Amino acid sequence: MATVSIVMGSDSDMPVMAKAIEVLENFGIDYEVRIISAHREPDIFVEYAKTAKDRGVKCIIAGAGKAAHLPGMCAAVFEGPVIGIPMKTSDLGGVDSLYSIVQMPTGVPVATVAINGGANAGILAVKMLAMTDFTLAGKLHDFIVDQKESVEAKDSKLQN
Ligand code: RP5
Repeated sequence: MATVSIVMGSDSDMPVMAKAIEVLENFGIDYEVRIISAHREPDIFVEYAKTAKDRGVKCIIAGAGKAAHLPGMCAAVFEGPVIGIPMKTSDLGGVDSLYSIVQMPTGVPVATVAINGGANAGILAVKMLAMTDFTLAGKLHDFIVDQKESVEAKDSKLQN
């Protein structure tokens, strides 16, 4: 069983997706990782997204680049929340991916993070899951406090 599904359109997306995976690892969240292309293997994709709920998946983090339809198609098939990560691209810089993912029709939202925003995708998944998981909510609180203290420490170093 996996609580979060991490899915990407190509192995070239892995360096960015690894940032989301790192966050889930740090918070002790179970996940599965797949490379599935909605364009190159549509049948496998549909089967994967259709069966995600039965595998215990509560949230999908989907990353793709260029004509980045994978996150939107996840949202079309899977009934739970989908977080989309637009990949930076060589020709159009990633705005192609961003627009492909963020401009979803009403009724089929994808929570889209920044271009190459792997870490924020992981943190957003943690925030979603923490709403119904008391232990995770405690870890999330500690993470937020640590983050604040890290900025404060840098500032106070500057002041001395
Ligand atoms: C998308 O096309 C993938 O998500 C990737 O970001 C992009 C390029 O894929 P490759 O040609 O590197 O496999 O489907």
